[in-house]
Amino acid sequence: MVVMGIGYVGLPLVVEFARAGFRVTGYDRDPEKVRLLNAGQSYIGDVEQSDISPHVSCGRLDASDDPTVLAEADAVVVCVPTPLNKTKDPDIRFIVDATDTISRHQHPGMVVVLESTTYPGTTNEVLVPKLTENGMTLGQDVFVAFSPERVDPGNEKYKTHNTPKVLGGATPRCLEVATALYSHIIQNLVPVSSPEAAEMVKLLENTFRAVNIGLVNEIAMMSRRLGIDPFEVIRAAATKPFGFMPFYPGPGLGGHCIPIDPLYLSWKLRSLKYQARFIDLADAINSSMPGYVVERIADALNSDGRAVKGSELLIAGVAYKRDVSDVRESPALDIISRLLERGALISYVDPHVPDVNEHGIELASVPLDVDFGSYDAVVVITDHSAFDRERMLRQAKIIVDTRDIFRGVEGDRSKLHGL
Ligand code: SAJ
Repeated sequence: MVVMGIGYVGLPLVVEFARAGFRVTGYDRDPEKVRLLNAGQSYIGDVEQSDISPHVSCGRLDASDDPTVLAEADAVVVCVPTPLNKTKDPDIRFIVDATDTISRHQHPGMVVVLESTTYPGTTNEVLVPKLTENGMTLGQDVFVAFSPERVDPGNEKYKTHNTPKVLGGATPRCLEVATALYSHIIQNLVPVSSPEAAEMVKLLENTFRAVNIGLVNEIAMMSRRLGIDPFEVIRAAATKPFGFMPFYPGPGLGGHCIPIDPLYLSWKLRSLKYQARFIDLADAINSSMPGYVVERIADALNSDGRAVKGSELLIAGVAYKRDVSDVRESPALDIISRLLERGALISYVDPHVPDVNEHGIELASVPLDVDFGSYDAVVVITDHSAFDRERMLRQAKIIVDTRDIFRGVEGDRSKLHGL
């Protein structure tokens, strides 16, 4: 079998199928990933080298950028990126390219499963036509399904094999074949009635998060006006043992899932003349958080008789969430850009991100043992576990904390400014 796209979703799948005894090829256009995988090395935090090298050395697992490997495949799983383009519309070119590549090397009996997060209809409107235009009959010569990925980077408890997996087949026979494939590696399969339903399940999961994060970000803006600490209120509400699920305000929505997936859904509904109001509103609120944080920083400096212009600021954390090294869509980048535009002098400290070279920002992290008192203010954007909260609170002159990391920390809390 072939897994197309061996990133944070594809590589764990490759390992699971190899572990189940499949002959697996990881197909990717990135020669570096191909080289590392063929060398038995892992480049994904959640995948150990020992998960890979034994399968490579016994010849069961390899990687390639040669699409002719598809001609030998009985099963193909597509795990390619689905970003947004510059106008925040879905960009499914990687899915289209992968499907065209498969169709060029297609043979009777192949099962093709799309895992990339996409709008409802993609599997039936893009994959099925391309995989049947050469005379193959759906459900007989070719089997097509959608199964959303649920990889949670860094999650120690839920890995690919023990996370329930939703499956929707283009026909009942397609579902049967896709179920037979995944039953070798997934403990709990959840069949649904169609690929559209499976595509929608994934979008609901992540839209649920984006909308609830938007809600608590607005609760933070309301609490500011009421003189209430939103984190205290949410933590207290979270003691309700039923009917409540805590989300916490922050500097904005980062990562390559939550800010993006809901917009795939709202885009599709716009094409059906329906406005997905919750999604649009949550996106508006979440996108406004970086600007809101910059205003909080200006207020904090102002309380010390300082302007943003000329102030030396230390940004604590640029990754999009705690204890990860990924800066994709990180609100820190937007916040830093805005502060630079207003004339601030910016440094950052992030033990997981040695340097940032994007968004017009060229910066390297200062060491973790930096003297926090040598800046006019410290701004906490990411609540990395490695930050020494007690020393930061002791040394810093002013702290703007967007993550409530000083909860329970002793010290002079008068220098703290929240959301
Ligand atoms: N965030 C908040 N407040 C919250 C939770 C998150 O501001 O209460 C922010 C984070 O700081 C981050 C962004 O939202 O910038 C996204 O955070 P996330 O916790 O949703 O993490 P992700 O983006 O890694 O989401 C992934 C998703 N996994 C998959 O798509 C398979 C998501 O479905 C998972 O629920 C999430 O991990 C998780 O639970 O860790």
